[in-house]
This record gives sequence, C-alpha cells and structure tokens, in this order.
Amino acid sequence: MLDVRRANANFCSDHFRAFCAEQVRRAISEFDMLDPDDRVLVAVSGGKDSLAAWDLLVQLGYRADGLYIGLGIGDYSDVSGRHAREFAQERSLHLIEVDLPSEYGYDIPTGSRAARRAPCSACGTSKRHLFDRAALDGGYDVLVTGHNLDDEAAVLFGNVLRWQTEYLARQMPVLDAHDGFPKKVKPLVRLSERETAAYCIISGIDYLVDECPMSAGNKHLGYKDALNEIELQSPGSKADFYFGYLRRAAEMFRAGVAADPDRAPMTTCVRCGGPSGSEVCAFCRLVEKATAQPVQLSERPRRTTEAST
Ligand code: Q46
Ligand code: ZN
Repeated sequence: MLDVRRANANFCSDHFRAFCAEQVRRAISEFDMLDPDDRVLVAVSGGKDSLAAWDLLVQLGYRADGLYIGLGIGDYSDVSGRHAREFAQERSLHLIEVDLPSEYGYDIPTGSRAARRAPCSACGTSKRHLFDRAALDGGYDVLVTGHNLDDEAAVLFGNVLRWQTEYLARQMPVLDAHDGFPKKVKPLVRLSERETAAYCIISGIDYLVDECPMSAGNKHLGYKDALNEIELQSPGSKADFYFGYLRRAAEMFRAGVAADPDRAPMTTCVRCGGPSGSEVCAFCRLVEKATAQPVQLSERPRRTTEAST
C-alpha cells in the first residue's frame, strides 16, 4: 500500500500504522521527550501533522490535550478550526481554543500589514507566544508540535545556508523548560510529510489539505522542494542530513552559543510578564503595532472548550 524508500520497505495499512507509531515511540525514547505521566499539550492546526501527532500520542497512552489558535486567516482558519474541533469531538478529547482576533484584537493578515512584517513572521511570533502561555497557564508538562522530518530538514537547510548559528543551536527535537519557557518536543521528526499524510488517510483522520493562503513566498517551501529533489536521487538523504546534524554538530553550536559573552540575558517582559530578551517581548510589540494599543495580557481570560462526547 505504501513504500518507504529510505527504509527500503513496503507496508500494508496495518503495518504502516504500526510503523508510524514505532517511529514516534523511538523518537520519544531516543530524545527523552516524554514521561508516561506527563500532561501533554499538542498544538493542533487542523492539518495532517498535528492531528497525526495527537492521534499517535493518545494511541501510545499519553494524556494529551489539544490547543488550537484561531489566526483569523479567512476561510482557511474557519475550516482548520472545524477539522481540529471535529477530531477532538469524535475522540472525546479536550481541545483548548484561543482566538487571536477576538482575544487579542488582530488577525494575521491585518496584523502583519500594520506591523510591516511578513505574514509567517507575525504568525510565528504570535503562535509561539500563545503556545507557551497556554502550556504554562494550563499546568502542562510538555508542549508538542507536529514538525515532521521534512520541516526540520528544511529549517536546518535554511539555517545552514545562512549560518544562523543562534538558530542552529536551538534546532533540537527537544527543548527543555528554561527561563520561563515550557518544555517543547517534536515527536514526528522520524516521519516524513508524505508519511503523516498517509497515516491520516489510512486512519480516517479528516484534515485540512489546503495550504495556508499566506504561505506564498515562504522560503521553507522552496527548501523542501530542493530537498525532495535530492531525496528522489538518493533516498535517506533528508534523514541523514537532519539526524547527522543532531548526532555530530548540534552540540558544538549549542556550546558555542552558550559560551558567547555577548549573548543578551533573558529578562521578563514588562507588559505580559513572559520571558523576553528585551524590555517588551516580540509578541507584545507586535500586538501594540497591530492594534495601536498597549497590550494588557495578564487580565485576559483563557477560553477553553470541552469537546462534547
Ligand atoms: S499558518 Fe502562519 Fe503557517 Fe500561514 S501565515 Fe505562515 S506560519 S503559512 S504554518
Ligand atoms: Zn510580552
């Protein structure tokens, strides 16, 4: 039913699902991602990767809730939210929802224009902050994201192209809790994009297939295409590139950045109280530009939705 060329293997449906579960189990074990008793929060977008991650973690016995951020990207957000909600409801799982327009006063298209930032840059800043905050507010031990092997290899490729040493030092499948940030893990790093899509189809997971309309011009899509060309000629290249980096080079970048005497110490954002490298954090600066108002986040209520059974 499906070939996995880098593993030199062909699978039937049942064994492919077992293969995916085994890859996630091995990633968790190899990188010490999760303890069996951890309370886990999975950031879900309604797309294949995050829903597959949630499904696989539940299947492996983890106590995993979901977190969906409404980004206000027109129909795309409406449909993605519907997929996330339906997934949770069908499986009686708990989904927390945060709506950027109604809770923070801006959406990604207008916010990025007002702040004169690329949509994906404004979106990334918003999502990272809201993921961290929801995980800490909810008392979760770990935040899970659905980054797969293609995502990580493409980001690594971009960081190497420009020798972004700070980013390289942080590009790990596990980031332990530090300086007020929650622990973050990526249990899908051993699965490719094609495999998470196949897993969802075989498992009856209805996910949002359309690309985000704001992704045009996102450099990582070009890096993925380039890596796919290489993978076609030489199966296993993506995995060798990414896991070779983790095994042989990541620690050197981490040690180099940690020893940098010019590195700015982390402090606390005067607006939201979150961790920040400057007086006002990147998220609060974005909100101020996007809404033309200073942000007062600590008073905002967290809206949670219990999936009906
Ligand atoms: S949602 Fe946001 Fe992505 Fe859309 S605006 Fe860019 S970052 S492409 S994962
Ligand atoms: Zn802040």
